[in-house]
Amino acid sequence: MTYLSETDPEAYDILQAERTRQRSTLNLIASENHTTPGVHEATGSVLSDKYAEGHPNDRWYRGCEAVDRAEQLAIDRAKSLFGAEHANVQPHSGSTANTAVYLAALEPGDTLMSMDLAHGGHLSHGLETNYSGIFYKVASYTVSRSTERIDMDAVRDLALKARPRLIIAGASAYPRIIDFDAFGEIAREVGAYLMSDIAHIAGLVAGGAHPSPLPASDFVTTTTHKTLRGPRGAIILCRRQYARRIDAAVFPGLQGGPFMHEILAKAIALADAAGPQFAQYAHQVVANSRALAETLAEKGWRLVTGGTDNHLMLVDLRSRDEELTGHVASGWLDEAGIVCNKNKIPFDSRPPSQPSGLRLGTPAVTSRGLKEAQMRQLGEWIDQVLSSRGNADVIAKVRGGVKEMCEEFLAPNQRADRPDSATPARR
Ligand code: DSN
Repeated sequence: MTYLSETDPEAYDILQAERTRQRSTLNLIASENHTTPGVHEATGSVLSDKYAEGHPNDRWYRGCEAVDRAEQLAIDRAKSLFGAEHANVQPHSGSTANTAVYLAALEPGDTLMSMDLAHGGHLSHGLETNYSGIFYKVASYTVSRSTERIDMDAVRDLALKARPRLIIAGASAYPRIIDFDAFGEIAREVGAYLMSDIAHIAGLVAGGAHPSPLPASDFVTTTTHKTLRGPRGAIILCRRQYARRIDAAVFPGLQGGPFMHEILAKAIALADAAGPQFAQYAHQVVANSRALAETLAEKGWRLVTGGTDNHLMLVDLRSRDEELTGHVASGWLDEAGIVCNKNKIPFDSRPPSQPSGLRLGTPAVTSRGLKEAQMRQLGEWIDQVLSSRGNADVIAKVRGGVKEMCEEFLAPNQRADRPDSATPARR
């Protein structure tokens, strides 16, 4: 029995349904992860009840002694983990963090330059229906048609032509290493700021599995809940000279009271990410990604760029099945207990709702303890489901295998033998 099961069965049922779903499925959504008991303890804590507009030791409200310590701890740990001169840990989300940088660095009507959303960018990097595309002019770079990789010569040519005030390096669906140093050189050449959005790869950077954007960047934004394996939220890192502008852009520029429970959880995740085990995790995420990519490629599924250097890959479904869309394929896989998302691939001729690709990522399954052998099995299952065009018997068989693998490999929070767990933990 839990408090909720006693007092609000309807709400409890929702919680339980999601616990069961997470426990019994394998999550290949590249932007999600399974957090740790420490992160859960902080996010479900009394710090949620506290208002603390302002900054540590400079608040509007009394009673901020403990939350001041929480925020300072998160700031110190963020600076130390990434080697940053300044950190703001208050942004509620990645989009808010990005918007705060625009507010601090740009005037409305200025030009920002970023990766086209259809080529792997992010909506907060200048989509015409997003704040970023409404208030700023946007010059978009794409990947090269022949290599499907970012072509730094083309980026430089565009920067020289568009003369942006801010260049954004960073993506939400790009499977290769990003050359932040080359972006920094171009930004300096054209007199632009460089903002690196490492929301997807922050954990890889922290664990030494991807080069750091810090030396080259004026601003670095990241969410804390993807490869970094922390709570929902974001942080901004910047050079000391921009500290006041960034802090003022976050509060009062964009936000009111910071979410102190999330900030304590960010501090906990940042400490976890500084340890040797996390470096192992980050490298395993990449090793797992490669193993899955290789298995799919062996089965004839074409991967955008031919493979992956990081935590994700993009499968071009047309390579084996001209009619198959990411929408339909992700639905079949979902039925089989393999959760992922549809995605556009570069130069996709199909509309965003029916794109030609799937995005598969390994941060969450690696947190469950899956290694290369399980990734190869997962690749086999994905191939079986897609090759059978969603045959019900095949899906049922794969679903059984997925369930067994899920019970063998539980995420840290699922391992805890909590009275309200869906089923008792096996290991
Ligand atoms: N929604 C995230 C993703 O899936 O990549 C980015 O914000």
